[in-house]
Amino acid sequence: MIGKISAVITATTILFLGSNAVQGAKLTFDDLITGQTSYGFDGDADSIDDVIFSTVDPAGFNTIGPGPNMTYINEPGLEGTALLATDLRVDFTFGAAASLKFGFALDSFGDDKTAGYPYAEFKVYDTGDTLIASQKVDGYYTAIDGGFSTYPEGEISVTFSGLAAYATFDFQSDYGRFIIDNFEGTFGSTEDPPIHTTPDGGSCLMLYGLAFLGLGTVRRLLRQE
Ligand SMILES: [Ca+2]
Ligand SMILES: [Ca+2]
Ligand SMILES: [Ca+2]
Repeated sequence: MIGKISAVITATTILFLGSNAVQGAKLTFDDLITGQTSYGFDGDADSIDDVIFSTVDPAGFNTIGPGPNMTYINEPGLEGTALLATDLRVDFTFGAAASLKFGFALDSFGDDKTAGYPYAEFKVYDTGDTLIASQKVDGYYTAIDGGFSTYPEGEISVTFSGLAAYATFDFQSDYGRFIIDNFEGTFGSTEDPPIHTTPDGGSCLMLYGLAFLGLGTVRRLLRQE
């Protein structure tokens, strides 16, 4: 009997989770405007930005820099100063789940690690300001058609459990500039229903419907015993 009830509950759970279509998003910064100090991404077009990049540099962001001969950057990207301890911050209005990935390039004449740079460091925090992921990656000239990339570059890729609330970026380079592109993650707006909130009215009705369905099946199974 317990086995039958357990099977029903499992089937109900699978049905409900199956409605949670999790999708990722990739930010390509095509619509970033030069001079802005923040850039918002609204994946579900509900007029609430789900991912917000910001800098304390009053000069704001640029959109180009390294040119076309790069592996991880497809201009336009998000370009800014590397002279701060925290050069860039990203906030996830509804959280970010599972993983984050992006390409970076650094305005340096070399990738000689005896100088200790160029590099990118990325730190991910939850709502309690607890560090849940971090990665530091050195920039190198990458192989491209006909030679090497114009500037040192690399890719940051982190995984984590729980929900990320925000992340910080620190870059170091000879000439004090960085650019990032192709920022990938699973953000609140891209799931249906959102992963960060309780189900909306429609989802609740569906959940309750499934629960009643499950109870009815259990009752039928009990009667059959
Ligand atoms: Ca781009
Ligand atoms: Ca939104
Ligand atoms: Ca820096």
